[in-house]
Amino acid sequence: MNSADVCILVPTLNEAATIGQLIKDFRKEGFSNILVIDGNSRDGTGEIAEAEGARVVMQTGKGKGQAMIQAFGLIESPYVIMVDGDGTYLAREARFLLEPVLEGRADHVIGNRLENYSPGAFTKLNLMGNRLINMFFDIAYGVKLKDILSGYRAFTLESVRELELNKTGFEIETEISVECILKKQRVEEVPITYLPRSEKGATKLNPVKDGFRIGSTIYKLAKMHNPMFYFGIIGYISILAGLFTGTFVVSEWIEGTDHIPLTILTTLLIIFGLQMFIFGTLSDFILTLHRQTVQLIIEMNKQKK
Ligand SMILES: Nc1nc2c(ncn2[C@@H]2O[C@H](COP(=O)(O)OP(=O)(O)O)[C@@H](O)[C@H]2O)c(=O)[nH]1
Ligand SMILES: [Mg+2]
Repeated sequence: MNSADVCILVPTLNEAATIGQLIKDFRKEGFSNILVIDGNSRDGTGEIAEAEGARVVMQTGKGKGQAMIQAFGLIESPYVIMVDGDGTYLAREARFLLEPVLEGRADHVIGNRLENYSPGAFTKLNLMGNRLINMFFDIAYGVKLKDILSGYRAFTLESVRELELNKTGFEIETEISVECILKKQRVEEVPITYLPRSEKGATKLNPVKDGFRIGSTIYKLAKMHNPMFYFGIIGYISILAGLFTGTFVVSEWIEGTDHIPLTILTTLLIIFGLQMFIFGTLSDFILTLHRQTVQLIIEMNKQKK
């Protein structure tokens, strides 16, 4: 492999404290093709990156996601590594990420931070949030990935080109992970080191607000992949609420008190819940048929060639 075939893509927003060293480290590892996509930093991040020999492009919109989408469109190199500019990942571990891709075993490799993180790299809230989100992802997509939110990843160019991405903020890693699964890409995870952020630079991620957005992204995108999960959750909650009010209505009725409006509500909750399960079953059925049709078209096209 020629190391110029690998584009190191770094999204940055006010990372002057770390970006220079990061670029130096990657250059030391032999990577000279470095693209920094900058969110109009006001602390000189762009200038530092340029002085260290990176190509710097200003993002046209807002958010890490928008930056990544814009940058993916600019890349022509056959391999891509994305890495945060905050100095939390090690340049010398890039080869672990590249290996499965270069050997043709994987289309996309995720650096798993959750096995080998330094003390202080995650706050308690962050760690819990990450584990919860990965678990939720596992249930929604039926794929056991350990660290879907990692910011250190390797791709083949074809893998990147195949992804249909729309999320502009910190939901971008989630969307990348979901798209790789939907596009049936071969995804591998390798353990990597995760360091604490430098004291000089603050994170731009808000654990509560962004955590909620990430969770809701997993849920909404599941509609197309696992409709039973999508509708089932609503159905489950509705039926549970119905059983709750129902228990109360029945116990009161046994003691001689009627609650007519609550009885109606109970019925509605349970019927609505059951309907959601029927929706889910039907959507699952349609999706299965659709998948079979797509598969058939792919096979027919192959035969034509
Ligand atoms: N271009 C660009 N980069 C961003 C933006 N927001 C965050 N980043 C960069 O994305 C990377 C990850 O962000 P960070 O705040 O470290 O999030 P965390 O690692 O999830 O805590 C860092 O290199 C940030 O500088 C943005 O709006 N635009
Ligand atoms: Mg970070």
